[in-house]
Amino acid sequence: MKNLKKTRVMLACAVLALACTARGVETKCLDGMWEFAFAEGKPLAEAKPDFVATDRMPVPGCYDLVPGYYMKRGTGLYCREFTLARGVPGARVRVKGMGLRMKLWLDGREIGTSKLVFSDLEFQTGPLAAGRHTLAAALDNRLFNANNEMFQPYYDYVASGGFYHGVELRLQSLPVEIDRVLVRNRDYKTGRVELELCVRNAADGTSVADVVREAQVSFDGGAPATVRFTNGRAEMSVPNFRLWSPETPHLHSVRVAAEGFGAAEARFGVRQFTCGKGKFWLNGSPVFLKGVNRHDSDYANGYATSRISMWRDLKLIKGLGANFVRTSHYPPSDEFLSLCDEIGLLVWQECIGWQNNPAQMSNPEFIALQLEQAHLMARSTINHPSAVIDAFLNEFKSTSREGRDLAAKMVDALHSEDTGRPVSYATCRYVKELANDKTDFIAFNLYPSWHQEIGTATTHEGLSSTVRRRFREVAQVYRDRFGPDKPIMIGETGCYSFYGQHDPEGAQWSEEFQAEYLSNSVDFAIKDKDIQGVAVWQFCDSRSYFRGGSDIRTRPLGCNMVGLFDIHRREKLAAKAVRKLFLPSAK
Ligand code: ADA
Repeated sequence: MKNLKKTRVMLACAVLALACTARGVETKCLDGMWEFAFAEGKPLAEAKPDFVATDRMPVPGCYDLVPGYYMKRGTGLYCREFTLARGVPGARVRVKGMGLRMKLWLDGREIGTSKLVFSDLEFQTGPLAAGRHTLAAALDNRLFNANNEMFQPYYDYVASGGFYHGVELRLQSLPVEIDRVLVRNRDYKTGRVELELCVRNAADGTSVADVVREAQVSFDGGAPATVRFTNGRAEMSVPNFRLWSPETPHLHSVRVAAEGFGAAEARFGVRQFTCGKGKFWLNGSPVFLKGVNRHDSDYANGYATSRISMWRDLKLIKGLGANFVRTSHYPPSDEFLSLCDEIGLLVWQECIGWQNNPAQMSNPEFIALQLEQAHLMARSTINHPSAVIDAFLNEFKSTSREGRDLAAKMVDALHSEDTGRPVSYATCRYVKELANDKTDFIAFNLYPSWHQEIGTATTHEGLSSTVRRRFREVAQVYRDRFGPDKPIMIGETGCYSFYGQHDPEGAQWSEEFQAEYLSNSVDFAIKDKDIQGVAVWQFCDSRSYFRGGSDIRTRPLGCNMVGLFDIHRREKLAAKAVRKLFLPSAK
């Protein structure tokens, strides 16, 4: 009897040990030098996987910033081989952001196509045998007016072709396996979280929710506990939890292992970000959002920003005394959010857009693409405590019925992912606004005495009074319209300047004028009774449309020159002016 009991204990330990050491989905990085050819002017539809390579191209990277292809439009053709030591029942090719539209082939078989520029995408491969395989891709960067395209030629940011943040293979070793674990905050006071297991069939990648009934769960490398799951979900408190905030960006990790279904790990933070009583609340305390808009691009590499260039930018943003960054105007990369989790910045992330019109917003394919990007963005970023706001379609025509209808769908789609994040969009329509009924807060972009009220900046007093009067008027429009509960913030404000260009009396485009301008608008935002946040336009000068777009006269050298830092991240006077107001926080 005693031996039987001993055997049972040993068996249970073996199962436990086995489960605990179960490995997760293996990832294989496919970055590096790929075979390459460029089909100038050619559309994606004409691309073939068996193209003749004429060059090599790094992945990640934007091919239209490379000599020989600089600012050329057409389709970039990529190809590389990889070898698997063992066969797998299934895998996915993960593309961490691409532009502008893509097709993928594995061993000559098409496995996917997408127009979801900037999104983190995955494509099923089905079973893969051990040995050599070939992955080919076509990336089309052509610009043309079409209502079913996510990237429009007039967007005030550069259109670029390439793989922005790399490609990897996610290899499944079990027929049904835990792919990821999502951690949703349920109560920041008790550190209560809900774990959701994303379990997939290897063969076709479909999700299977309710197969894992019991698993070993361990937090922060501690001893595993046996937890029962229902429909792939279970709630529990994080032992010894510490809250995440910009000041104290504490992170936790969780590992879930289940016998026969593998394992998965996640890093997350315990925090709660909400709206109400006219304010933003972080972990139960009011928080004033002070920050910048940031394009995820740099002059040399475009959207293929490296970890070091992102970290440098985040250090500069924190150095302004900011606690907030808006990822204007498209979804951020997973890597960027991981860095924001670590450095401690609150992030507003958004689906792609820029002044979209009713023709686009009533186009069924455009609507479907926007909704798909919304679900992907919200769901794939649940574990990032820094991501606190979900948004969409910067400055779309929200005075239109089409805009109102699409906005309602986007708000519902983003809420349906149960991220706990407030949802809204940045508007520039004020009185005639139609689409803010369902949003959780108001964010308006306003550039008094610059985009509007031309001629009111001739004197320092004129500029100051116009800026403060206009902000107050617009804030009042929304307060009167939506009552006391919805917080109101400034989604963008700023004006243009050339780095290194000075004028004793602050001529327009001088660093002095920009600094004076932002001293007024940011000071107003911090002191105003209604305003709960301000995101300066923008962190640094950035590439915009090239010889085209809506107004090349205001985009010298193809750049949007409204940064607090120039394109090389050299500080302008405006950065000093903003830092004086952001540090120490007045609110
Ligand atoms: C808009 C827009 C920004 C940028 C800015 C500008 O408000 O949202 O993307 O174009 O104006 O620089 O004028």
